[in-house]
Amino acid sequence: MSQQKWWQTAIFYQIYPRSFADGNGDGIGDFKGMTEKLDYLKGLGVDGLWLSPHFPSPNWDCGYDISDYENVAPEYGTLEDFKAFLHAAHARGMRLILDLVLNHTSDEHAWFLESKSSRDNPKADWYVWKDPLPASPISNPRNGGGVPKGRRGPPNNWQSCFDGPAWTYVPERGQYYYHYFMKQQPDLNWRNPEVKAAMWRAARFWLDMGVDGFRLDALGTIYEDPDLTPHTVPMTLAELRHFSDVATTPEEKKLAEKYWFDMYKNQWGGPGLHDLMQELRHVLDEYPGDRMLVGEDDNIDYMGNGDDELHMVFNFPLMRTERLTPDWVRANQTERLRRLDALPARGWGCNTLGNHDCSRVLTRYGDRVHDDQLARLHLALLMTMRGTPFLYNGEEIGMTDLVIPDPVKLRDTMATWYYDSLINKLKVEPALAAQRAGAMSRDKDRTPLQWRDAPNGGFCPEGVTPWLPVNPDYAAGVNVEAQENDPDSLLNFYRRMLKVRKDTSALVEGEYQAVHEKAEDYLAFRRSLPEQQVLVVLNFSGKKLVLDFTDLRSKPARTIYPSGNPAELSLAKINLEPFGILISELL
Ligand code: TEU
Ligand code: CA
Repeated sequence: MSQQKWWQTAIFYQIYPRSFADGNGDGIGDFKGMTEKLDYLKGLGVDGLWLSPHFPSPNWDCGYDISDYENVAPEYGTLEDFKAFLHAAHARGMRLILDLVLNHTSDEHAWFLESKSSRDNPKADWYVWKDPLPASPISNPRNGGGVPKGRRGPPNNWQSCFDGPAWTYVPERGQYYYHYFMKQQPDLNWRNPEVKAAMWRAARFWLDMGVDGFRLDALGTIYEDPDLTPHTVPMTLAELRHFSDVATTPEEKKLAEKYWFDMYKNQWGGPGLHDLMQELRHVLDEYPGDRMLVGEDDNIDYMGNGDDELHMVFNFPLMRTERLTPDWVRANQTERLRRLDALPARGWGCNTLGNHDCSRVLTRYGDRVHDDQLARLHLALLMTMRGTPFLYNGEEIGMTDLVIPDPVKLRDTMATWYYDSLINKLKVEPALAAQRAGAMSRDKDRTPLQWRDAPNGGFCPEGVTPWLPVNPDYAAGVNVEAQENDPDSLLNFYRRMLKVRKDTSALVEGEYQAVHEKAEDYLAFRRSLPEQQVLVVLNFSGKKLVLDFTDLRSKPARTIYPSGNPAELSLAKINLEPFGILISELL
């Protein structure tokens, strides 16, 4: 295992700073809280931390709208608090990567304030500015004719993926700026070398301090189609969301999916990203200690030759299903690993089942009957797959989505925008609109970590209002303290399973080979190194299974998990409980 890099052997854990631990009792997570919980994380067995944005921000997109890349949001602490956290993490053998948001800044960032002030200021070309349509918009198909005669309209019909048109007009310049996300998140003009220099400076600010790398936010959106080709979908964003929500037949659902793709396909993946990623890679490679880049994208192309762009991209396709099944996982692995292996320097995988943008893994893949067993099965899958695993804070105690029914309490502005559109534009009943907005809101998977069976789940003191409501199921055992004291808890299962991965080199760096590929009830695969061969069998069914693996080996095997009975295991008769897990070493 010695020649592997730290990020190849690490198990990562995403901290969502606002919701993780509140150290000063104001209802908002902070660095003091995070630092106090490092021993908890160490005990869990994670050794890589990814911190969602901790920078100053007006919080239109919960920190993904950054107004200063070289500082710490005051509600999270000071730069000194950040350094203390970083050093305390390093002292425990943990690495820390930060979120690097390249595509856009906040509209309150000094760069944007200057850029929007006139057409000829020094930063005039730092963002994507375009003139209004010169021709009469009625006769110009580009904006769908949606602008009254005589008024000049936006450059085209592109939509923001969060809040309506992607173009916002600024009277000082008589021009529109482009934003893929909210209008408070103007896109930077990455074709301008000054923008690159400024952002690499910000990256160096943190690398100099000793951070171990970055998770690159929304990199696919950095370059859009330079020709501004309009989309062809006969709907606005709000209408399309609504259309998707009410789609019931397979045809409607398919059409909705096609519309989503067509609406945005010209707004991402534009030319230039490979060069940019190589440039950023050079910046990181100037530093000692194998600094790392992981892209929030599933496109393996952004790994370049496997050693000259991103170190990893996420295997998001694994998550794009309503149910994880053996067939689904096998097909995913065949495709992903083939692509990774085809890179000249061979690519390293990266798997996850959840993050702050999607429904929590237990809610998404549970069936409300076997949730606890499924949570364990899915973690076992993640810990035995080829590729670095990323966990999302709270999944280790089985936190679930908390849908917030009151739109006033929503903090995710893409959901409040949708709520307003449903009521005002689409004339949907307020009660139904509230339900839809609550369901699509990312708030549901961002609620505060539940530490104890105490008011506010022990996240903040009694009487303090946490920034998002705490899931009341903290009182029903979904909290860290209760689970620490219960050897059979999900939390203790996580600890055991993380340790199994750490202690078994074939699980970290071995080759993957599917076996019994026709099996519908179970997933079986081998992870092999010259010196170690491991067989993993995961029962995805509610049935007891008795399986024969003598086609692989006639000799007995040694059980790694469950370890209750470490005696020799006969491959002729493997008993698996419903949703049972077997990890064994072939001898
Ligand atoms: O997400 C990028 C992204 O693709 C989102 O549109 C994602 O699909 C959406 O959140 C799903 O509902 C990143 C961050 O992870 C996200 O939190 C930010 O809001 C976004 O970039 C803008 O910075
Ligand atoms: Ca706080």
